Amino acid sequence: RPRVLSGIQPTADSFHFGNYLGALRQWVALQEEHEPFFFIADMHAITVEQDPRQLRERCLRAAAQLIAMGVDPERSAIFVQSQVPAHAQLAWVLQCLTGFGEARRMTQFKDKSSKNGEGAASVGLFTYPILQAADILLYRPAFVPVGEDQRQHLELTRDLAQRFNHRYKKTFRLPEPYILKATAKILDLQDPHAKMSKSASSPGGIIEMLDDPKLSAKKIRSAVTDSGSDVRFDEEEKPGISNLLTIYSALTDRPVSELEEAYAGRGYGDFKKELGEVVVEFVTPFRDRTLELLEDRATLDEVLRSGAKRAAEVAERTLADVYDRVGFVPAP
Ligand code: AQP
Repeated sequence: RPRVLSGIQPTADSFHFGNYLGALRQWVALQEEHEPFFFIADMHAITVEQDPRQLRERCLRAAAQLIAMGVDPERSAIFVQSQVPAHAQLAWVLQCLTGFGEARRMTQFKDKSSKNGEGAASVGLFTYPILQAADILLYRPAFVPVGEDQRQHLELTRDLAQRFNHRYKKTFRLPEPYILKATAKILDLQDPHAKMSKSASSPGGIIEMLDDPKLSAKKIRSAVTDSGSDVRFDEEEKPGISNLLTIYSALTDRPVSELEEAYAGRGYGDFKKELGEVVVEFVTPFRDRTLELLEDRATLDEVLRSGAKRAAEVAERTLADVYDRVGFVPAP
């Protein structure tokens, strides 16, 4: 079975709808016919300052949420990045293959460092995409399910893999991004030109999966839309309504065209109210299950322990090949 690999940062108490619809939902679907490795990216998280206790707690919350949304720990290795040291070890080798100018072109660093100025950003934030390349290449996956914002990083990953293969010997598989067009970029409910994001969105712009479901329904009802009344998918003229249609369609598996027909002539009020109900119905069991799992720390620890063991077996084999090819003296 081809492998899939993806990760998510434990930088909030809850995942949001962008994470879920852009990436995590595909994790669940892909585990059917692939060999999946899914990790909680705590090393990426510390590229900006984190409270240590909170970081540890959020890793467990992330694991609980992944299981609650349907990632099956029997089929998928769910693990914490820092527990598999090969990630950091391969990252160093890849850093030595990356041009400074090449790293500089990463737009996410530009976006994330623009607020406080580049000088205040950590070097880790700058080299983050290279660690991400290591995360991926260690597992030689065929696919990496992510949102659109990760496309550039995936391209860098492929470039580095190719460079290594060419300079030394074919070692890495070139991974394909797995990006579902319809949900590749879920937008901020209050600013439907920006992506829904845990660091940039205002509280009203982001739907957190573990929020009180009633609050989420309210956020949908207050979402910014245009001054018209037609429920129609048009990303240029109606970005807010189009974003809500995308969310509605993804949660119910009903095509956008069917929703447009169902709401023809009924106005935005009805549409938002009913989408709010869909959201409540979707998040309520997810939230209950997550909270239940969080009561059972021993099971979560065991899932992460066995996930890290499975991941390390694969990762260490790749790293051994890399060290050999680079010319490192074998460890005693
Ligand atoms: N708005 C989004 N639409 C579609 N996909 C999204 N993803 C994130 N936001 C959207 C996808 O979620 C996965 C995990 O993301 P991450 O934890 O690595 O962090 P991120 O991409 O940095 O998420 P945020 O919310 O945007 O955090 P900040 O604000 O800190 O940058 C990824 O596959 C991502 O594509």
